[in-house]
Amino acid sequence: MAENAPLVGIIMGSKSDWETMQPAADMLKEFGVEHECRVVSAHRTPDWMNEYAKTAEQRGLEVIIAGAGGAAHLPGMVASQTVLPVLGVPVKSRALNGLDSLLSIVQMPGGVPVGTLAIGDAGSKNAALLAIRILANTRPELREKLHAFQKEQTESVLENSELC
Ligand code: RP5
Repeated sequence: MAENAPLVGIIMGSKSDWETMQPAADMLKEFGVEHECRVVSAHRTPDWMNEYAKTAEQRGLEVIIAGAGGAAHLPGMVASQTVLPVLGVPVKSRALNGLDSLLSIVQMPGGVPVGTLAIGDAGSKNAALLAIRILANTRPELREKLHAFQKEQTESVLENSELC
């Protein structure tokens, strides 16, 4: 596998999901984790979705982050065709504020796991952090960076804790 081959695949059902999924890409970049970002639609490009899911492992990906909104079938359908961990991010939909996306992603039948995150930006950011935690199990340098990230986050909250 090439040294800079992506370890994490960020996929989303539509280009309109990019605003929500960008925080995941930004977080992976901050940690120096190689990744790729692709539009892969369960409904509009089903053959491409199948190909992406079935070849992900042999291409060296270790985690897939899949964001989708509305009838959000992408994370589950991808999880059904790979044994890589799939993290699902419910995109905030226009009609139902993402509750439809959340329920579509979280209610998987037993045997086909999708780790479901919060709706929107927080879910996207946390999907990346969870992917990094998974990768850090075998990469001590990422573990170190996670410790530093957590320490900085705590310090920044404490430094700004006096509100009045
Ligand atoms: C889903 O449909 C996508 O994940 C997106 O959130 C939603 C709407 O897609 P567009 O109509 O904006 O392309 O498949």
